[in-house]
Amino acid sequence: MSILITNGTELRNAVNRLVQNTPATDVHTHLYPASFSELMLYGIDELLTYHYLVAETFRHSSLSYDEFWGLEKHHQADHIWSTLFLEHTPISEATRGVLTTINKLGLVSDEPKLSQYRDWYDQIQPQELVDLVFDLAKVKDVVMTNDPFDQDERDKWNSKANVRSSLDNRFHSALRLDPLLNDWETTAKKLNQWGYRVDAQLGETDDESLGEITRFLWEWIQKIDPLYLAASLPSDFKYPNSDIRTILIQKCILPICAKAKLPLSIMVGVKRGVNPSLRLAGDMLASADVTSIENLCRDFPNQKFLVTFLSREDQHHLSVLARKFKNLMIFGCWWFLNTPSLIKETTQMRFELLGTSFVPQHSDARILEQLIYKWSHSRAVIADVLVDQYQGVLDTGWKITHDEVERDVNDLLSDNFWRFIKK
Ligand code: RAT
Ligand code: ZN
Repeated sequence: MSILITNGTELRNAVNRLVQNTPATDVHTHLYPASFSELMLYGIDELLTYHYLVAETFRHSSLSYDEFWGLEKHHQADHIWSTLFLEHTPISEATRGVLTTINKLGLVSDEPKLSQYRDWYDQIQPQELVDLVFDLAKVKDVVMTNDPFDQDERDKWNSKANVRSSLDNRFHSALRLDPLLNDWETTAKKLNQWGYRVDAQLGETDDESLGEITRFLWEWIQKIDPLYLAASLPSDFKYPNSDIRTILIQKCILPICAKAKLPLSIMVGVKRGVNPSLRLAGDMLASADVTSIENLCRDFPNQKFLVTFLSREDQHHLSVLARKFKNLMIFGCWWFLNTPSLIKETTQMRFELLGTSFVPQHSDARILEQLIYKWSHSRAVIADVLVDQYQGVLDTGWKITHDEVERDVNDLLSDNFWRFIKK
């Protein structure tokens, strides 16, 4: 028989223990397994030169963009370390993340020294680090972001070492389609070079080009066996619209998703490169059109959509939309929303509107060890919010058992996702 939770202290202890320890599936990352060699990013220099920290460094630094980008990576890391950690206090989410990571890896010392961290990393093999990090972060598996239009990525998938069936099975693939949907002109040229006969002036009756794009997508689905197809879309994304993106969605992407029985993941609200000098750190956000997702969910009731928005302003609209369409699964507090205060507000609102029927968080980790801090920080907030929700239930006289909390936490941290994407 399952044990009842009888008071607030027991509730807090049970929720904290379960949220901290339940293995999570991370539904969106930019990580790669060790067999992808240099694409797998790890180490203190990568952690420090994470683009979130680059943006923060320039707020203080007197270096020009060119001076900074002209430095070797370890000198960039030195500069970021002195600027954000020594000359200022590392209280931002991204800087605190580095500290949590160092701490949980057991590298804390009275006098923090980059050389000490670098020495530690010199002693550890990539595969060993993957095991250690998954263990510390309590992450059981992650979904990668696999771009079939990126030459480095293509080379990896085309090498024998990375046949899907022999990959580290904790790393699932996702076929990312940003270049197709957001930069058709360049992508059309590439497709032609690779032997797919497509016309840059794509029209909706151009069956040959549409067939060739579909052939390309199908071949990549066969090659990498993705859990879903995915795209991040700009804040001015509209569906339907009289643009090439709408043609591609209607004629290629949704039909191929249906054929392969795969969900489409849509991440909306980016303004890429508002400050190009910042490179990867130069992207911005803006409020976007949730009604476009409403249109897709209604027009394609048999298609599953995994959706997140970047702007805080769109979160309420999106949560209410998820009440209307069971083929919509909302996930994560994406990128600039991945800070404790915004995770708290967003997650609480989602519990209030959707119960436990959503995926509260993904890490978006680019550097392996970020799994440690991103999950530890998020779990702390999710646990706090969950305690408040359960307390509200207990206050009515309704009983809650440990098993029920365990079921809910498993749903939130992994099972909702797996159930949703099931073919
Ligand atoms: O969070 C990030 O690192 C961003 O740069 C993006 O990668 C974003 O998450 C995306 O998937 O486009
Ligand atoms: Zn991402």
